[in-house]
Amino acid sequence: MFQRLLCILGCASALACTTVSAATVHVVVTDSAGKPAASAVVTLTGDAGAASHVPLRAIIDQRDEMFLPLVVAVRKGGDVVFTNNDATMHQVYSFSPVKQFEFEIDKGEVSKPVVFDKPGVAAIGCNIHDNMVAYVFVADAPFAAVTDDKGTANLRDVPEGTWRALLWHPQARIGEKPAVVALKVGGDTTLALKIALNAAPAMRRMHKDY
Ligand SMILES: [Cu+2]
Repeated sequence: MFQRLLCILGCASALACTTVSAATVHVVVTDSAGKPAASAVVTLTGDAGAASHVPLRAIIDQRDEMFLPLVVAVRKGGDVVFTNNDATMHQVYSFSPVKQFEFEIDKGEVSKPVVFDKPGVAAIGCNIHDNMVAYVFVADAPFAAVTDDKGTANLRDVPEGTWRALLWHPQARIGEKPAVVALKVGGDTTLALKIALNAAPAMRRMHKDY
């Protein structure tokens, strides 16, 4: 069992553009070595109720005995569709409290949408291929995005005001509460976040207690 370390150091800098009432928050996440941190989820939560901008649906493909992408974000009540572009069958499952399910998907098939109606993170595995892992981040927050290979993500149409940014990553310590960074949005804004990641690969067996 690997111990996981989580250390989030955040800093936000706002570039003023005072004539707009909604803005884009450009998120840049790096690890403790300064390298881009892909597959991180950044959410923004505010005091006032804002409509969700998180996607209603995400697609997780299966290719070369991997789930792709590693992390998707959907809004609470949204769903995930699984596709199988492998030459073999997979048995997709989740034991996570957020959503529990299990089904077979043959090569070339597309699953029915799997609805996620509780916020949190579901770890997805395959009963046939133990190394296959993916994570569905189910967001209650109105804004959520997953960082790309450059560690970047854009949160668009964010109303001006004060927000709380949270960062999650599959290689962060299990059960640890994420750091919260206050973010003032007064125009297009860059949010730079740092996260210390465990060097170990994100194996699904470590995540059964999600
Ligand atoms: Cu499989």
